[in-house]
Amino acid sequence: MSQPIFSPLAGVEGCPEGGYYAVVDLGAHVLAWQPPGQRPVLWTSGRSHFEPGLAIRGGVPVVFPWFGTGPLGNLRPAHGVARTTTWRRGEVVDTTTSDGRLTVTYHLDQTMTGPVPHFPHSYEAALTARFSPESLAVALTVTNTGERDLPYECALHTYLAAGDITQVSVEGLDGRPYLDTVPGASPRERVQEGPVTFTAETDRLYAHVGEVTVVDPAWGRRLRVAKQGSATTVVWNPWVDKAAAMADFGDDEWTGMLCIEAANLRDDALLLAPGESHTLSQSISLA
Ligand code: TA6
Repeated sequence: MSQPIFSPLAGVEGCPEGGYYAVVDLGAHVLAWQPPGQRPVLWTSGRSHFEPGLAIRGGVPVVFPWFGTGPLGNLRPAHGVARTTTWRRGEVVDTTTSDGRLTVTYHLDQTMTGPVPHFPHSYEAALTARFSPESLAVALTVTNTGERDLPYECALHTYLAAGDITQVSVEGLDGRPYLDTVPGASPRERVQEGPVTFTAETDRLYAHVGEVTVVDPAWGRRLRVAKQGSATTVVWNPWVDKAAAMADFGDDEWTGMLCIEAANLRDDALLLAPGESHTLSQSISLA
């Protein structure tokens, strides 16, 4: 048996004929979805860490309980503690050898992350990854198990593989307002005109609840990215300079990836009453 790609981390992999699936316990982090006979759909950096406590660069990082450095810009680590904590693996249903399907569920609660400054709340989080030849579906359900309201941000920070980002376009955001968060962008608040194309560092928070299609002419493929329970779609490509500035990102890797993230953040952050739950989900398929 060859070493799984995520070694030495623990996780689960599925090997349907001609395909590959992988998820690791660190961060309940989906690493790979390669439908049988297709190119990989998720992207992971060749420079990524695969060590306990360190964020993985690629796949589907689970962003919780804050996005970036939080609404006030004062929270660390970036994108919260969920992705650098080892979750408890729950049910695994592996029928890859019969119908090509694999479902893995993970659990996290506040007792597993150690004390988190600025986030003194009790919660239960469940992450379910459903792999099949037709689609990858990832869902994050958070339940407030405390006695006070639970405020949080979340995202499924999905890294998609692309043939050539300079030829890629993203359909489905036309007319949607967005915040351009690239440093120095002016104005920051804009409205999307037509498909999103990439000619420089792109880091945008779209007010958007629907699906998008990623059109990839270099690889001759279209990816449908649908979501539920999300008010924000984040679109990101670091481009040349930011890629070079990240140690866990190859200098020339920016041409082969983009992030399409289902999120709830800033003005659309969530607030759960005691006992209340919310599910954020994203589904990717070949259109
Ligand atoms: O989702 C886009 C973003 O917030 C970018 O601004 C960039 O920082 C990216 O996430 C990666 O963040 P990370 O903490 O994984 O390096």
